[in-house]
Amino acid sequence: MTSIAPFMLTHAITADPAVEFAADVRAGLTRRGQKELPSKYLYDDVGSALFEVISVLPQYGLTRADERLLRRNAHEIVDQVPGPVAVAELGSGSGKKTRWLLKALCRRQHTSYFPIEISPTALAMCQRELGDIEAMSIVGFEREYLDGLLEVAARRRPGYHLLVLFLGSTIGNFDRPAAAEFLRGVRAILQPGDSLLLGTDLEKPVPQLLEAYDDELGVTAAFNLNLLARINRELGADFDLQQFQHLAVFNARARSVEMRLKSKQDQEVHIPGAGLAVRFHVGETIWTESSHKYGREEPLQIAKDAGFFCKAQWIDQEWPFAENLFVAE
Ligand code: AVJ
Repeated sequence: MTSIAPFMLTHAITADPAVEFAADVRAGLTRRGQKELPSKYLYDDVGSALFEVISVLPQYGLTRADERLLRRNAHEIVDQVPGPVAVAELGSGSGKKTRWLLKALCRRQHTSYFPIEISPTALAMCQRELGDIEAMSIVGFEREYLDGLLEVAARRRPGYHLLVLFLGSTIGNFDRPAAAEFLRGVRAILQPGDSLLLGTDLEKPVPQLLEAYDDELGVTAAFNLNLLARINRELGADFDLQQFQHLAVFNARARSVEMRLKSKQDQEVHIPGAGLAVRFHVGETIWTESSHKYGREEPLQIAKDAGFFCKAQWIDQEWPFAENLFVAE
């Protein structure tokens, strides 16, 4: 057997993603009051590639902080996780930043790694990026997070714990109540003694946050506008991208940075694939994403509320960001 599998074994989804996309676009753009589009749709192939560029922008330190913490502390983190374990990663992306943890773990034990991703492209990248690690097998799940985690848990081998990775502050895309509910959902699938490594971006000065989400090169603007371009591509819509402007807004009450798309004029857009015509007033916005920022101590309470305890925390000094190790009680 060679160490690089020619194909990754993938469990594909059953529901039709195109139908769901159309339904979510319809629901979000016909809402009374604030129009919205779910942020998960930012990550088609174009959006994922643009996010990779964002993650190397000087103004956006989040991904580098996450990677630094995982690289510098991989052995320490793994030492805090009682084994043997199988690893499930929620939203693996390219898998690049997970390499250090997996390598540290594979020195201790043969490791099964289960990336859970709605993007088949990301799953394929993950295989390319991590397929060379010795003593590791990869099985990707093309699923929503909790559906994928349920399947991984159903395959748990006797005597094995699960280590769930939820990195990159993706949790920040949920508002605080939804994040708490999501983590309770994770906890319900786990057993006492299982672990969750959760990445949280920490609060920092507002001007710094706004620059991170509205960079001068316009990469984040392109990332945001791509959502409209995607609706044009996949649902045959006629959004004129010139007529929408990217905005990054700090929401002090929610302690989040919001991305919005502002209509530059009164206009009507047709979206045949969603059976829809939508009017926008000049200045009206579509809310496309929130990135919540956390206090240093906040993960302790977050853990407790969801049925975990926070066993350890690693914080990056250069760009305040925390990796929090939760253990299921
Ligand atoms: C990948 C969800 C962590 O919220 O900071 C980057 C996505 N949005 N720039 C974030 C994002 C705008 C990012 N996450």
